[in-house]
Amino acid sequence: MTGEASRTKPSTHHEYTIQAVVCGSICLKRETAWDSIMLGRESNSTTQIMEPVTTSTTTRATTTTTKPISCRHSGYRLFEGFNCYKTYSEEKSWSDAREQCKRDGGDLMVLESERERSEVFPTMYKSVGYWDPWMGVYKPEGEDRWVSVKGEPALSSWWWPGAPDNRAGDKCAAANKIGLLWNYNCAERRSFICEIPL
Ligand SMILES: [Ca+2]
Repeated sequence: MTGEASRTKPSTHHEYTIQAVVCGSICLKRETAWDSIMLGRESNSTTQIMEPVTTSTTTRATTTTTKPISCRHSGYRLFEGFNCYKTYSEEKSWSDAREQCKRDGGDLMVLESERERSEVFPTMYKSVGYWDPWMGVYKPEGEDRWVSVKGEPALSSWWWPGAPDNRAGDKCAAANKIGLLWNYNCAERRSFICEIPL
């Protein structure tokens, strides 16, 4: 504080009693709003009181625009933090199923993480047909290894215990209700789940 003064603000505005002169600003509460009264610097021993500046305490609407993200392809469901997915209950061979997913702009679903298996797959599995759905894991022709449709080696944690059992002719994988894979004949007709990257 600098200096001392005791004065009443002119009644043309609000009734405030100023007990001291403060360089800077002070705030007075009037009903629900805070008025900020700017006090001018003392000049020639005369304290100048500026007009009150009302500071609204009303909560302002946030201007943050949250653009809803949705899947561009019809019938696909977005899982936040993952991708877009669609379950086809219609049964097709593995290669026809994959072709359908590619036409949609994606590929057969690959369960790449425990979170995708536990948070996305159970919902998509609810609308599969009678047979467990084809997934994006297969054994490429002429190769002795299982890979995802992205070309990455299939991890042992993706399989049901004992799978793949490398039965002759079984070169495609379907997932059971807890999202673990088993090998099947690619010509079998099964429902399938497609995944489109965001
Ligand atoms: Ca995936």
